Amino acid sequence: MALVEFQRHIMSTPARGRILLSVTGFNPQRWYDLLSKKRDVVLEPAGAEDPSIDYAVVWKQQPGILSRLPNLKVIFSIGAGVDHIFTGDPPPDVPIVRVIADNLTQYMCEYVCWRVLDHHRQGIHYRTQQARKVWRDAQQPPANEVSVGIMGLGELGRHAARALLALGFKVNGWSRGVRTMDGVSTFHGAEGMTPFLNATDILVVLLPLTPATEGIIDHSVLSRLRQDGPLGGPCLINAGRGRLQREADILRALEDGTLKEASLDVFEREPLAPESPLWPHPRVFVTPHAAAVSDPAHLAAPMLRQMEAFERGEALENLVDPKVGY
Ligand code: NDP
Ligand code: OXD
Repeated sequence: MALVEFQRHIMSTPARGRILLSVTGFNPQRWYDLLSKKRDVVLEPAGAEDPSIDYAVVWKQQPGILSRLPNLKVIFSIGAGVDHIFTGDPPPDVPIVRVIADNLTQYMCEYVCWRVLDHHRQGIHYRTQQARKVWRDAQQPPANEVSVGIMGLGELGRHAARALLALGFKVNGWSRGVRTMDGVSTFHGAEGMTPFLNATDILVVLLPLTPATEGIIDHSVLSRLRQDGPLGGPCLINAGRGRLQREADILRALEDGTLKEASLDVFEREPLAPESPLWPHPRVFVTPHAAAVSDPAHLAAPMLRQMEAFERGEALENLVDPKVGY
């Protein structure tokens, strides 16, 4: 290419969109290192109001920071959930991309199977016996007599449902709209909720946090779970979001016999306060929002590819519907 032509080419090539990185609670350096292999990355708060920033890669970003970026084109959540983007001021009207990734789905599937099997095989009961050196086997129902109900039959819920079916459990699913799935009894909407709960022994919550789902796991929901099932009482597993649950109601349900046991990965306030009665509760299993942690080694490259594709005019994948908030 002749020099003049080359200069013309350089001048007509648009600057590659820069990225604002704002990932509270994660290690920004790992994300920075991987994203900056292909793009200019600016760490908040330095990038606020920078007109050369096209993309924001975020987790619990600083309030208001997205609205101050004058040329923001796409927001990427580093998690599957996007409630953090809708918290506080509404985000700017640009596409929001969330994570759907094999390794995240696999982690969640492992977590759900682990917790379901632990409740099913009476892990909490046996750990209590072990502490007292008690050698006594408990009655063990077969998996095909136990119904696991998954609230949220999306990417993560469907995958977990398939794994639970393979383990031999009966599986029910509940979603907003109609969903069908081989081998799974599906229910949807407000009218499907009570029949879904009535047929469930182990409730797995994999819902997004939206205005419609906030506080949904309350005493009334827990009291509609199957009370005379083969496990001697229903169990709750929440790996969706903490603000889906009313923790005071869970504790009440554990005390009044409505709920047998709970596995909680997420909490109304995180980290869980040291004084929370959930920590020492003998029938509660606590993990620190660790069911499926976003790994930049798996997620940064697909994000960069989406940016390239977007600049070629191709459609973005894994888009969030801002009207429903997930
Ligand atoms: P999806 O968006 O793929 O699926 C969401 C499911 O919830 C859909 O089936 C949807 O129904 C259903 N849903 C949404 N709103 C309602 C409602 N009002 N009533 C009934 N059903 C509803 O999400 P994912 O499966 O990818 O992820 C689910 C959530 O898991 C994330 O939003 C996040 O909060 C959480 N998560 C937690 C992690 C952890 O480490 N603890 C890790 C990753 C994710 P429909 O099918 O009709 O749209
Ligand atoms: C997510 C999470 O939403 O880790 O991906 O909670």
